[in-house]
Amino acid sequence: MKHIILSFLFFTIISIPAKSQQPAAQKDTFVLVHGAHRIGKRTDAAMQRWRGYGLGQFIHWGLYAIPGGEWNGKQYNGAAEWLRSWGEVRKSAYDSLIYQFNPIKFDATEWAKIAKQMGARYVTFTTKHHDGFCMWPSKYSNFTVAQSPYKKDIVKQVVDAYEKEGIDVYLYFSIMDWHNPDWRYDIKTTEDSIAFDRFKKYTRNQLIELLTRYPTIKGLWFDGTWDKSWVKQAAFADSLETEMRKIHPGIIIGSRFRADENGKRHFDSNGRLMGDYEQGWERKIPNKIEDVHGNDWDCVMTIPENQWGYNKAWKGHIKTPNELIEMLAKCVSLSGNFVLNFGPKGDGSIRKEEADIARQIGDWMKENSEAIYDCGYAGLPKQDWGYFTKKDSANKIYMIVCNVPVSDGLRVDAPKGLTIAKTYPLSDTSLQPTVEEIGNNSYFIHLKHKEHKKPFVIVLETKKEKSYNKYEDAKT
Ligand code: H76
Repeated sequence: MKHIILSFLFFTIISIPAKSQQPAAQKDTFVLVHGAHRIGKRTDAAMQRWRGYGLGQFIHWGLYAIPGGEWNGKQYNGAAEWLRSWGEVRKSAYDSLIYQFNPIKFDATEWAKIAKQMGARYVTFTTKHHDGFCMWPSKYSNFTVAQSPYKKDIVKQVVDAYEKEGIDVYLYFSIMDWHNPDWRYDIKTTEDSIAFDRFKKYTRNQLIELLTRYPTIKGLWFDGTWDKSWVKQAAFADSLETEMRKIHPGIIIGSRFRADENGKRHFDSNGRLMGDYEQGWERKIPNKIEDVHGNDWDCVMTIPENQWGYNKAWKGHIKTPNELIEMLAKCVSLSGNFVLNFGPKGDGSIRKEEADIARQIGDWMKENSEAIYDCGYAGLPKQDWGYFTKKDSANKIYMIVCNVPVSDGLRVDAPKGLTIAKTYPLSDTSLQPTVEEIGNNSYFIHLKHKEHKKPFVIVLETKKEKSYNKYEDAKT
């Protein structure tokens, strides 16, 4: 009997699933020193602002933009910004690209204007990607813009120009650094450990340098944190994060920066989100509200399949403005932000294909951003025609329609107690929507005009009303 009880207990304990997320009310299984330090969402003004952005821009720019995915006339199969890791590329030859870095067409103001017109409310800019090249004149490295023919501080120009346009700036920083000889993928020997200690100091110095040089930035976007060497640094990374937050109160840091003492990333061993928002939605979007477990999140997306830095070839499926607008709508409908990546050329100009896409998204945003900015999950069941969004306090629900059904009639199932008072299109007045009630709190929105070239928004003005069942449920 004793044996049965013991084995029962044993199995109960070990079968507690290491859930990837959990509601705040659930009890913790593990006592952690370097796990999440907050339960639930941040509620301060800085985070509230982040939550309302809706649309952001990502920029990947560095030495890799010069070869643009091509080396000695051959096309690299991977992402252009990973070129240095390709077997065909001699590392020293790649690093010599620094002597070619002189982007004569770089104009941060022009970039910022493109982002502004697109409707982006924040930008994340690569200060240092995996290749280790610093876009600011770091004191702690001799592989920076300062040693290039260009000489000037790029990060400062980006920060100033974007802020002038009213766009919040976040700095991307790769922990993994292929150029620094002290970088390790894992720590196996004493020598590794000594080298990596130097690497940790270098990393801390650079981060404090960035926060000191650019005190107006709103956050840091970390990358290259997945290797064992860094995953083992729970205590160091935790204290560094605390230090950064002290230097810069209100700073926003996602879940990619550090692991807990058991090596768990993004979510600690108790399933709690580490950092201010979930930073795992890269080139993928959650499908339903349950997938985000009540956490803040954003999605970073490339226009081609997986190219962040400039790639001359621009091959494979290139997402269209309509696809991207639909992704934006989907993210916002699930209370996330959508961040679209741009990879400027080696000369500093933004390629025409990207500029055109930005302009078309911007044209759409100009008419429809009311359904994006400061909007989130509306609480209505998803329908196949598109996405509902809603602002917190308003009595309006937005329908972002991306797929018009052949049967006509855009279905809306409102929650009990909520009825539609009025409906109108946000921009295209030719739609002239009419409402047909088809059941208890269920409607079809019919449209006059049916030829659509891009997504459109129908506004539902709602009112609270006592519901009573006019329609009888089936008895089964
Ligand atoms: C893998 C990887 C990196 N993470 C993306 C955000 C890009 O920076 C890509 O190079």
